[in-house]
Amino acid sequence: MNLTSVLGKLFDENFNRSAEVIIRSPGRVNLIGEHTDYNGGLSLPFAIDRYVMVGISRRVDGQIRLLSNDQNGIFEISIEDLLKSPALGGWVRYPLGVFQTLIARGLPLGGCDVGVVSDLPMGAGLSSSAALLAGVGLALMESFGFELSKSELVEVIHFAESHYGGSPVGYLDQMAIVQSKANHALRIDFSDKSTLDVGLPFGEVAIFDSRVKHSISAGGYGLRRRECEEAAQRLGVASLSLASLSDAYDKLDDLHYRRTRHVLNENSRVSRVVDSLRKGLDVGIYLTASHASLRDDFEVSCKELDLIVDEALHFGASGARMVGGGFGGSVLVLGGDWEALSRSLEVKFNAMSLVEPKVLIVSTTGTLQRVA
Ligand code: GAF
Repeated sequence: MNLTSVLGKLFDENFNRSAEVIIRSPGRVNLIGEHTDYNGGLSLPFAIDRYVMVGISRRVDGQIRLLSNDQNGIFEISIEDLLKSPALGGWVRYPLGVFQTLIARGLPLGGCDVGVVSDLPMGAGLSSSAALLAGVGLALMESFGFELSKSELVEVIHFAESHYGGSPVGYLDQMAIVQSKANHALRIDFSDKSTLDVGLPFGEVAIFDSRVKHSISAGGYGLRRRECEEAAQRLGVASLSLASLSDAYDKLDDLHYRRTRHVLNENSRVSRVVDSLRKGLDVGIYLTASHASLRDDFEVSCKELDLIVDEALHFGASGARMVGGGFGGSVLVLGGDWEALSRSLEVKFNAMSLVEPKVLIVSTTGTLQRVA
């Protein structure tokens, strides 16, 4: 059954009606430029054909009812009670965070039934939470008839994720999901949030989900952000991307120097990848170099991700790297023999008593859009 049919069934069986508006919100893969967003640097993500689908139908009684095919039972709250609740727990804090953010900005929302289905794995570093937030944001716009520009929508869902979702994220995921065009990567300069569409020469990539669940609200991500802020402060720059490596070498301890080196080198790798794509050259070596830097300088990889990257190169990939925040999640593999790699990883992971990675072949055609 396709996602639209799954959503239709969910609505029928639980809300006894159909969805008035349906939004398809894509996951994202970051080609390169990791942990640079909150450092005023560069990234190059693209949206994929794995989605969170959000359906919505208005209600006249001021109640909000939420249901997801991944979670048990309907969650129900009135708009009135929502306004008195500063923080909610569980998955509903994301969609309700969008309601709270929009209401606080004076937008006219009312009660509604909201259903969510997805074929985007959660915790795999493919941005499932930002996809959910963007889907809910656009669904509310379409349903309640107000206009937000793309950059306003990005601001709303970024606020909802960091404030109500409790995740101290940068802007990478929100911008990638809201602003990417099909078959293009989005070069983002986070110093001023300017963007450029860069055509992609490949239609598909392989994503190997390590099945080590990563969570931004767990401490590692926040700690890296603090280390970068400390380094920038000691160097007297507003963001780490403005630092010079020789200055960092002279003034910082080893740990802060390595964090800085990752950010500066990663920014220049993004620029080289953009140049190479424009010239039709392979970009694999930059991806593999990015992984080494995330592993050794930024220290956000883990043994499962490292093993997948090493094996991918062994099976002919032109490049491979972890994607997203790290400490688990997925590896992006460009080229090579994905089937042989998958079989080999199964054997190797099982021999180490680890659950084998799951392979997803994704296309670069994702876009955020209304489908009904
Ligand atoms: C996560 C965050 F949500 C992004 O903002 C970004 O920092 C990324 O990790 C690392 O590049 O996806």
